[in-house]
Amino acid sequence: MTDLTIRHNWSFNEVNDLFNQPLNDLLFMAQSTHRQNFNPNEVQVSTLLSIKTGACKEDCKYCPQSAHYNTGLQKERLIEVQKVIDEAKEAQAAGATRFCMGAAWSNPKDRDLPIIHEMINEVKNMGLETCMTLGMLTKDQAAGLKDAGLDYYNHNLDTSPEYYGEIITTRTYQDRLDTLEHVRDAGMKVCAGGIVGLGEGQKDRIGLLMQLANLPAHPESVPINMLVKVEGTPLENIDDLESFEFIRTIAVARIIMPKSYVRLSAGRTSMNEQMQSMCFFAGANSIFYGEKLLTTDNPETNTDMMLFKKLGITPEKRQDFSDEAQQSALLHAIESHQDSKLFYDATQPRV
Ligand code: SAM
Ligand code: DTB
Ligand code: SF4
Repeated sequence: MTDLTIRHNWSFNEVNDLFNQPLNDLLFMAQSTHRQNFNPNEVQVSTLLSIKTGACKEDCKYCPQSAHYNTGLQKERLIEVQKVIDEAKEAQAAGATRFCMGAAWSNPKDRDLPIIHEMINEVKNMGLETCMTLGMLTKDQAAGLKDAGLDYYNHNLDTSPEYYGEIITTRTYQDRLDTLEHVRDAGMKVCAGGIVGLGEGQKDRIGLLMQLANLPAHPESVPINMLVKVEGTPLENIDDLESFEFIRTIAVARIIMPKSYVRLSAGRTSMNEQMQSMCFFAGANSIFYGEKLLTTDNPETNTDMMLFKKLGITPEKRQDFSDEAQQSALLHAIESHQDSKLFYDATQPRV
């Protein structure tokens, strides 16, 4: 029986042993842990929107939005609140239950916060969960976001402390840990994960997972991003990460953070259905849903709905769900794919 104790004292050797056991043993352990904590056939769906795009002063080597690299990206200032409302409505109609707003900032300026608070308020009033990712936060800024009604704050550790300096030089690992502390202390739910495929070693993937699990509280949401290689960034030609290494990363995250939502995050457009389904089997139970991430492509919503159908997965309802209209929109989005010619019926030959 898998040990379900929530632990914050994982050692490198313990996580290394989990990571490197035979794949079938690892997947069995991860799936068993998953079933003890979640409905294995439900996946939480969040939609992302970039509310301020490009011209970021940080030098994150993976990022198309850094001003340090020329990626040909169309920059955009902080968008209007009405645009956020329109996009959130569309996401809700398509079945999303959480709306995540991301800004290409190192940290938000206090003068931008009234508009940010208004965005949170409007999206929350629609019955969607709210999430933001705006860079580093002070204690007061975190408290202000919480007061405005923000449910989740996303801030990633990205990689291990040892590899971090190869990827970002303009802010430290400790800066990131401090922001996570401010978010947690303000009483918001923490969304913190990282990216793999940055040219790091397996020891760095283990180091990242150890850091996340050994935080004072496990993040409620753990996004695992596969690097999206963008032309113009220093990592555009980096070697692909081996698929099984990615699946193992998800499985270990599931085992050592048994009650956290593990998000199969960026990078799904380069994964086939079988790869994604192995990630769900390994314990991933959240995705970004909608045709765009922040600036790069994500699978089409139809494609995702069809994949869910084939796998017998349903989008998770909000736990505190109270809005019948939202629920029926979600069911409608799934049902409409049942009539589609492309809908896979296991009793019929594939078309
Ligand atoms: N600027 C804020 C920050 O960095 O904290 C928020 C937005 S930033 C784009 C959010 C996260 O997206 C990063 O921490 C990184 O993990 C992920 N990300 C950025 N570019 C990516 C890429 N090319 N592939 C995969 N993940 C990426
Ligand atoms: C996270 O961990 N991944 C999302 C979200 N948090 C903000 C962002 C992925 C960005 C991928 C590159 C882009 O679209 O610009
Ligand atoms: Fe800026 Fe965030 Fe991109 Fe880093 S990841 S360059 S902080 S937008």
